[in-house]
Amino acid sequence: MASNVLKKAESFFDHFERWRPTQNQTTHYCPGCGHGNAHKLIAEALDDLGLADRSILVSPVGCSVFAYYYFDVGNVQAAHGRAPAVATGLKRSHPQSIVMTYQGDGDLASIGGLEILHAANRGENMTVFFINNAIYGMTGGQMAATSLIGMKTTTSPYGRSVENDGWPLRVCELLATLPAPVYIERCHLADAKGIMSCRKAVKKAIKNQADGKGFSFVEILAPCPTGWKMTPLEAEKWVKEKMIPYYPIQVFKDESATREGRFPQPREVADDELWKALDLGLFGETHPYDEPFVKNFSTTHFKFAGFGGQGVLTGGVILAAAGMQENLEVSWIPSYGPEMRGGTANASVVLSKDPIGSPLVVNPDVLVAMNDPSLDSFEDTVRPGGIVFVNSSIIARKLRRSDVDVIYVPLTDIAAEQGLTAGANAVLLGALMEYTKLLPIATIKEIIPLGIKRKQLIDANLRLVDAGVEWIQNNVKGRKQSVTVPPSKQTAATPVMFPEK
Ligand SMILES: Cc1ncc(C[n+]2csc(CCOP(=O)(O)OP(=O)(O)O)c2C)c(N)n1
Ligand code: SF4
Repeated sequence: MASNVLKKAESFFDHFERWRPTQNQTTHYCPGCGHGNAHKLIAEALDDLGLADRSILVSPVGCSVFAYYYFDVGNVQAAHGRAPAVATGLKRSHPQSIVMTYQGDGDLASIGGLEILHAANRGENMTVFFINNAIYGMTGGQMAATSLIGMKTTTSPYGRSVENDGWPLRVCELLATLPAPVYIERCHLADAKGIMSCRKAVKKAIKNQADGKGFSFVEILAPCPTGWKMTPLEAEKWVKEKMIPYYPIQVFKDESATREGRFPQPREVADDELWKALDLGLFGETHPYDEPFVKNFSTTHFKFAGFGGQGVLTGGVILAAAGMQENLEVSWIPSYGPEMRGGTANASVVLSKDPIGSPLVVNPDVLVAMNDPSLDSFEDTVRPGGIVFVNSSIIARKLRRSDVDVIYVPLTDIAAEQGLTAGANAVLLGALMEYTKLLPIATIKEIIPLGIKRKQLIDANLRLVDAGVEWIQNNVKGRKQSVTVPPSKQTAATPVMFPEK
């Protein structure tokens, strides 16, 4: 005897513990909201195609930000409008995954308008679900790029006008002008027939990706009874009577049957090939792996800050490159002020034995302040017990804190004495490494010539590194040492300088 089993899709969690452990069978959506139905169609399509285990859903900012409460797939939540960029990264680094974005109209058509345009234009092999409810639902019903002419919202209380606000954006029509997308369809959730055609579209858009066909886009016209201040039934009627006439239900493009599937494999690139391609052949051979050195290295966060021209960014690059030379994981990320020249600049550098999760340095272990604004900006951010190098040639004041180790070193004067004022960063590197013993001076000196384009400056910079080393030796007594020095290179191992946090 045939029977129909009605049950929740396997691609949903059994219980929505992330939403409410005590009320874990319901969603957080309002009654009559289109998101619930759209979720169901996606989960059922994943079940039918058997793809949930390979799938990653990128949720947006908006009412559906919490899609990860419900879908038992890989979940990543992106900043407002940025889901296509996040999905691009995911798909390219995990081409075997099924990567979907799920975005409201505020997210996709308003704030993320360019993101989606470029992802579509690149023909990323991903699937995009665009939930168009003609309003910003989550934030209380402001006008979106898709709000209809005459539509009253909290930010268009007299109704949207073409003169003030332009025309509602028809995203399918726009994207269908691009050569790259394979499949673009608009459907609606206002009645059972509409839902059934959405079901087909959703499944096809996911299958296309599994078949390597490229960018598929399904726009789903969805009711938002709360934002529209209607009952669920009125909202369904409004979709049919107001939205569909402006947003016609149709397939705008479908080359699914004729496109060849493409399955690009990640390219294995040898290190030296990559250096060459990126013109980064600066660093030469890495040193033989020194297990105790790398294993004992405690992650160290640096902030190099100063004004443009003091070489703080380059100083950071050299340090990072030297770390790489010693087989550490490294990151370097610059931050510039808006000025063309003479503005502020800083570099965050992380050296670690482990892969680095974020290259941002918020609480440095070591701060290098080359000028007053840098010290003012970052003094309070240094981790208690950290180290601050102050360029005392330029900064007259002392630190306000007493819970950090501070070295006042006249970096610019030392460099000037050697005839190269712009080399304060080389003095710094010498002083910093001599004081912390984090990396061998020899490695720093090995990197410097590789990064200097004007060869006549190489010797002068190497002398400046030595001058920094000497300054520490002559002026700083009782300095600390770390265990992170390769035994072959420097003095014997001593206690860890920066205990793991
Ligand atoms: C960068 C940024 N700008 C604004 C917001 C505020 N914000 C949160 S949700 C939202 C609207 C989302 O609307 P939509 O994408 O249409 O999704 P819906 O809530 O209707 O499903 C806005 C503007 C934010 N979180 N981040
Ligand atoms: S505000 Fe609108 S989009 Fe958000 S959950 Fe409620 S009905 Fe759905």
